[in-house]
Amino acid sequence: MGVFSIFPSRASVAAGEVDALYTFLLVVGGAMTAIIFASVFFFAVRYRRKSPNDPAPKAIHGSLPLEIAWTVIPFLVMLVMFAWGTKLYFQNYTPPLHDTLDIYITGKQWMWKVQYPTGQREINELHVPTGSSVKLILASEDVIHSFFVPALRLKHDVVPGSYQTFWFEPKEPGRYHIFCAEYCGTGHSDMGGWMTVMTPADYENWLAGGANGGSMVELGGKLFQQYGCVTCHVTDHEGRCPSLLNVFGRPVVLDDGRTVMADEAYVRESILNPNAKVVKGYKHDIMPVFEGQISEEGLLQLIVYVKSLSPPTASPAKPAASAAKRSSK
Ligand code: HEC
Ligand SMILES: [Cu+2]
Repeated sequence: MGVFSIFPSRASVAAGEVDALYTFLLVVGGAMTAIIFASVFFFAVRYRRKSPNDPAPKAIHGSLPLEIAWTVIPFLVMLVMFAWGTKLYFQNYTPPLHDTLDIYITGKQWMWKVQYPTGQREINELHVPTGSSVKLILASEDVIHSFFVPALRLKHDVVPGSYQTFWFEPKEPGRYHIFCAEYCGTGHSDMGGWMTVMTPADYENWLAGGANGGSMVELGGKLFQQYGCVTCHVTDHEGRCPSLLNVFGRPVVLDDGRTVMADEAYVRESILNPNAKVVKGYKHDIMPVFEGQISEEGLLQLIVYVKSLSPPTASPAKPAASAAKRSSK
């Protein structure tokens, strides 16, 4: 700190790409402004009325090639901005399908609560290793917040009732500010924290340090018993309820003919409001509505549990122990 810098430090691979686009916008915007102002002054001086008896200047009629040129060239430059911006947007807000390190963040007045799949929990602190694809799944317990880390050049509104995700690849170890960027009540300005980027080795040490309540899969598994999900989804053998094995991350056919992706938002909705999307071949109104009964953090644990029942086939690196246990029963 202390050294003046035009851009905040860059914590991720994509941050540099965002800055490159930003520089492009500044340079193009600056050049356009300079050209327009220089022309205004040049013409004002060059064609000024030099003496009171100068005749009125002769009107000049337009030139078609000139007009086409100054319409089409800026248009093409704007298209570059559009295409470049769209590419970066989709790149940053579309997490890879596999091998992500998923971290669950719940915003509430006025703090960020962070849960790791391995069971660690923190408030206003986020720890991530370099070289991995970190996917954040953001939820809100009350009002709209916005998760903002300037060093990532990423910001996402966190809207109650749904999940928002983005991802990044941490690059530079260090500590970076987290903010809430959406006015959310009197404590809004205190709602922030720190993201710590660590080397993979330091991160392993940090992980070994402190999960006391069990991993998210274990906690989710407990809730799965506690709320009776298990009685329908595992022990019911009459075929009234779908098996949750290998549901996550795959397309689901619904009874109205639509096909949806079983992502976090889908599982969340299936729990809170099961009748919104009913799986093809199953009945409405069998699964109870859990709206208002499970906390946001509990929901996330349930989702991680459901996720663990769908081990990624592509990467044998991370075995989902509980899924293996269940399918062998
Ligand atoms: C009384 C039985 C019953 C209970 C209890 C129950 N469910 Fe369900 N669940 C169903 C039925 C039936 C469906 C299929 C119809 C539908 O989609 O609503 C379903 C669908 C689902 C789906 C969508 C599955 C798919 O294949 O896309 C998920 C996820 C789910 N339940 C999770 C849970 C969780 C988590 C709990 C506990 C909090 C739970 N369920 C409790 C009966 C139950
Ligand atoms: Cu907030």
